[in-house]
Amino acid sequence: MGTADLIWMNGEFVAHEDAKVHVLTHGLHYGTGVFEGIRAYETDHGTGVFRHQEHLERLRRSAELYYMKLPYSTEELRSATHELIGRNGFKSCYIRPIAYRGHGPMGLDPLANPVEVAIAVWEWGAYLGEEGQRNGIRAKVSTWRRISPDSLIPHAKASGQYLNSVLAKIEAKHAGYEEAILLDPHGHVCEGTGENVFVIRDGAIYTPGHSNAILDGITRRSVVEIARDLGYEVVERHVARAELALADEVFLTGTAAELTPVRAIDDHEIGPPGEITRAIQATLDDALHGRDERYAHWLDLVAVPARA
Ligand code: PPE
Repeated sequence: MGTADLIWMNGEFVAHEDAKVHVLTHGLHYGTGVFEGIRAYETDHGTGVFRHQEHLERLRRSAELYYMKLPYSTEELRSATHELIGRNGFKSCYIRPIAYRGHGPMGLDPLANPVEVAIAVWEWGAYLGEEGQRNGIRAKVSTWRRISPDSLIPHAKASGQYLNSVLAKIEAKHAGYEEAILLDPHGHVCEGTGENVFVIRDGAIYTPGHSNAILDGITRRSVVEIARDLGYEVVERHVARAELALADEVFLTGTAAELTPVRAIDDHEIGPPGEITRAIQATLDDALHGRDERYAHWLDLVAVPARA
């Protein structure tokens, strides 16, 4: 992980080691924060932030769902991110904006606590390993169920909600798998700990829809569009656990994971990445790196020149 020199915090660029919060920060005690994961890629036209606006809009919506009002406009966050990338001299990086309830009254009523905002960037390689991205990972269906919309907000990207993913991830790693896939209480497939999931059978592509407990992944949206452009049928519907094992191909999508194939589920061999997975992965990779004109509008080019 390549560390940046500077982090943007509440409107200022501060040294990495000075980007600190008080131990009584509300978000630390109660998980009252919302965040985003965004990637910027090196392209022939400079550094491009992938679907930047949509990520920042999702951040704002996540905040609203938890009654937090962001003290910065989307445009302010966007230009702060551009400057941060430029001043850190990164050509490509992962971007982590976070908004959280800061130091103020303790207790569960957060409304008097300030909403603080920070943006960090760092260099982050293949999330589930390069080998995994090329040849597929082994995943396990978690014994932990995905957080339910009865209790939390699967569509929000909120800090506290990730305790669910943390438990599933630890369980999967202890059992010798790279990733967990979570079901809802009815046994419907939802998603990975930090990725959406797709299954392919007899040439058609299936993925859980918005009435399942999923995050509305921006990579998911991109992959649905790419797959349809490539002529594949994509159906959003309930996916049963058994369909994972019976699938011809399975893959995960996310900003960090990009497109990562799954080669085995619960020790059922799916096999090396198949033809459809490879085709979508290659087109997504071109889109991310600005090599496909059709998707050029997905990249928000950083105007600030990178430091020499
Ligand atoms: N589901 C979950 C639960 C999730 O956290 C992510 C992103 C996705 C789906 C895919 O969404 P999108 O990135 O918009 O395609 N997970 C982020 C956090 C990863 C982390 O370890 O932190 C990410 O990929 O940036």
